[in-house]
Amino acid sequence: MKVAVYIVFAILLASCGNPGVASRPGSPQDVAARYLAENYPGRVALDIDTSDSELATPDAFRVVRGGDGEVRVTSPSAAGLLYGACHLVRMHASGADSADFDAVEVPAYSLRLLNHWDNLDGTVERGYAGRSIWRWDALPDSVSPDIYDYAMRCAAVGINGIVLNNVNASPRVLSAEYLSKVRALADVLRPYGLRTYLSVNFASPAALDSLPTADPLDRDVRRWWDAKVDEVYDSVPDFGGFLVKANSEGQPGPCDYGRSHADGANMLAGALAPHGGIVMWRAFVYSASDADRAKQAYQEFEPLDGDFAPNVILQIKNGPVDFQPREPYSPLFGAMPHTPQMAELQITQEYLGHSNHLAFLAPMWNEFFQYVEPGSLSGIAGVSNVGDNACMTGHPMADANLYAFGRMAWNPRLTPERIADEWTVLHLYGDAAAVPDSVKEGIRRMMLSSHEAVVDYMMPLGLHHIFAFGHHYGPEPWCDVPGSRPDWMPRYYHRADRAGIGFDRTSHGSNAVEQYPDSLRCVFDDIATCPEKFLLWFHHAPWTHRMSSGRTLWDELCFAYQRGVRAVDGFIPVWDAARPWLKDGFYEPVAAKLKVQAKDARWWRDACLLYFSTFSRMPLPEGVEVPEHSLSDYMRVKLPIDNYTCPSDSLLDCYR
Ligand code: BDP
Repeated sequence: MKVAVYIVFAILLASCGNPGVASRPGSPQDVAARYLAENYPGRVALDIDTSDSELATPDAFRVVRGGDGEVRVTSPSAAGLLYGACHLVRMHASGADSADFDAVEVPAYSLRLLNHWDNLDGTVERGYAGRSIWRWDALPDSVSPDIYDYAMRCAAVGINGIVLNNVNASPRVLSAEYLSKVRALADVLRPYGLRTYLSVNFASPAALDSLPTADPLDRDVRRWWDAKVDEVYDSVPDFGGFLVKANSEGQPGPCDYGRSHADGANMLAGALAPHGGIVMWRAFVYSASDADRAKQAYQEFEPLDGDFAPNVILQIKNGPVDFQPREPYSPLFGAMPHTPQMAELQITQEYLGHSNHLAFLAPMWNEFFQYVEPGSLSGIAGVSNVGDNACMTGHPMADANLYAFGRMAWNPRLTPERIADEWTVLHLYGDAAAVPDSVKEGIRRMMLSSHEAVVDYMMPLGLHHIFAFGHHYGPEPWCDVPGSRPDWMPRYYHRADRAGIGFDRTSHGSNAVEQYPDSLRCVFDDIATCPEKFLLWFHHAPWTHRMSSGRTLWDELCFAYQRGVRAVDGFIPVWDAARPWLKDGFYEPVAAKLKVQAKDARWWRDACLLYFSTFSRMPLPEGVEVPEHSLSDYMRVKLPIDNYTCPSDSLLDCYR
């Protein structure tokens, strides 16, 4: 059956206005029609077509331009029509020739999800853009209008599901009170093609209903979950499933009862299966054992390959430690041929300067996909960077990361260049066609080099996790919190001493390299072939180690830090030159944040180099600026809060 909706821009615009909540559209096809009416000046037919064999998945679409100027979008599903409409608007806005509008697009994944780490009290774990956009307190009676805008932004980049709450999940999210709020949100998100998912706390049966145990093999516990899942589907008939953080960082899980991760996941999978729901079981586990933290997820999960129910997907962070500015890929990817896997990327910048630093993350994710074959994954999840700030992502340029995530979840082979160009044309420039090429090129280069700049001034050459304790904002390679777990301390990771620096994960050290396929294991294991960007991840290298540049490791480290500082200094004139061409609301906040970033970059460089020089006992090479303050000054710096923006020009005045 074909349903056609003809849109005449002028007529619909007149009747469209800005609909209030009551008149919001009811299906993705209605949303598509309205979006086109508001953003595309031509006639478009939206047709459901289930007979097109090239449109292999429900979200796929075809766009064809007819001889009479009318464009026809077809898809097997209403959501696909919405994605097709968004494609059309994107092409039109980017000034593409209408001959290029024609397309057949099939998304790489059917699961393209955002993970909100939103707590029920309105705070957002590792969120730097304000409080939770869901405004839990007001639900279910009142839904914030921001949520409609947000849902449209997600749909426009192809995202198709949202996990509403923090992986450190409160059991209360499954209470009747919260399920009514979840239902209200699901009703709002549905017309935008967004399915609703929840993070659940494994101990919920005990916490919510006082069962004596949450043992996954206990009959009453299983019954509890079966009934609870039925209740969830009564509220949200198209509910997607559960995301679970179990036996990780103090969260309860099946191992508390002597059961395996597979036992726990399969119990939930059994409850969800009759409804078509899935379990996304996170592989982010590590304990304070002697084993190298980078090895633990693999050690725990690889032996379970084949033990999981078919509707369980293992959700694995991109790297083996924890969203560091740069990590090699997690060797669990590809190591479990009988277990569906999905990648978890972090859009919020927990370890990349929060919402103060400009870091365009598409190049980082692109690097991940150089190692992990996109086709080996069943889905992709991104930890959201969204909150209720006026600028939804905290940093106006961080919107580009939300955009990039969605576009890469649709097509992981899109280049960072292409994504940067799309985003700037759609969201940054007022009139893109009028922007001089030199400005466009400057902004493009700034965005594309920004992630590498952050790596350079924070943790170059494979250094990792040398952040300040807790909030992860500034440098604290010396940090030593008495009584704290060693694997939460920077020294565990950098291992600087008189001989050198870096974590020996070679066959002579922790042997984490053995978890990689042979071809890579050999490359990483040998200091002569290990890519220098991963050098100190895999090797404890002597300070005098000769780098490919001919410099010693110490000099190279100093130059990398200096390069990072210079790169950020260079962003400032690029941004100033773009000022006349930017949309309202961009210039001032980003200019102010670039100043903070430039200051923070110096802070990182000076603090780290002063500290590491106490081990290397080598001087700063010529060309590297002399630190402004002493090491003991930097060691006294304590940030009072998360996401701190320094109001003064003097680092020590405001950071102490
Ligand atoms: C770490 C965060 C922590 C999260 C944890 C996770 O610091 O807040 O709860 O990851 O992913 O990166 O579970």
